[in-house]
Amino acid sequence: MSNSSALSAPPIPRYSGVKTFFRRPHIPYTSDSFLLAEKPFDCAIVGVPFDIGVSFRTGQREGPSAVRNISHLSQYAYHVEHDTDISGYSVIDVGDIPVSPHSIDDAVNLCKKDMKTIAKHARKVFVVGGDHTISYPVLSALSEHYGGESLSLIHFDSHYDTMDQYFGCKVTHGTPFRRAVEEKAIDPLCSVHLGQHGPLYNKSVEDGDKALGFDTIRTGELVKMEPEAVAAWIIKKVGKNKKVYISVDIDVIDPGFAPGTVTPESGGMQPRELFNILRCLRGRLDIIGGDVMEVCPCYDVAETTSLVAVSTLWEMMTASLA
Ligand SMILES: [Mn+2]
Repeated sequence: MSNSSALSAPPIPRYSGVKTFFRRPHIPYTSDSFLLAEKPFDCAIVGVPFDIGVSFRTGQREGPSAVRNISHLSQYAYHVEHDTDISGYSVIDVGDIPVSPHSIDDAVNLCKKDMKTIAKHARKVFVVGGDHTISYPVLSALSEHYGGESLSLIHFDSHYDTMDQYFGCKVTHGTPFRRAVEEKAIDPLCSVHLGQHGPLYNKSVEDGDKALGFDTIRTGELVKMEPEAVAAWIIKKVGKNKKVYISVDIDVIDPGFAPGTVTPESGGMQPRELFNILRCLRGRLDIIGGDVMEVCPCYDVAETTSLVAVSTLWEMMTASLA
């Protein structure tokens, strides 16, 4: 077994052992084993336990540990639909970024700094939140890592998350992608929103988003389309020559499947609709990483939200490793 292999059942039962993402080795991103590794890891998964950027309920700081816990349910090695076995890839759990529970600015600054370190030593980077504020420093870090290139964003969410401010605060879970556009970390003309549904504060929220240049397929339209048609629309918009980051707010999924989140909106996608779209993207885009945000275990039921989250992570990761 290499030092980046998953624990396997048998011989080790899936309910036993210390919990890591997909039962992969925990190699802290601050350790010599990570920083001095001879070659980059294929995929680093990091938790960001942060929830002080929210506008309604809190509790996403428990998201990374809940996703680690449920990720022991399955072996997560062979992807049947892709006919791909990723057990030979060096996928590792690099731990959590120890962000401040009291200062959004401190948390965002630390997250950006540490994400740059992680990106130096891993080909793909996946983030488990945490509230959606965190996508902003992650995108900022990855853009800088790639020499200031503006990334393409594929964003699944109930909401646009491109407001300018909330209660006068510019960095919240409702503003990450406006901040990323302002920094040119993402190119809105090569970025898309998918799965938005539910009411808004007012029409200017949507108008402001459109003015930035994003294109959107809201849930009502999306569920009438074949997954391949959605994927083709995404690929046409983001372009095959761009570096692509996928951000999934778990509230894009209907609360019937994913109740454990802080701003649920009834009438969302089903998990399989999301998974089928992600599968269609495999091998067709340069996916450099992604995130799954807003899992809030204290509102979850039978770990269904965490299960959707880890399945989403699995689909994003396997789509990127093609
Ligand atoms: Mn969001």
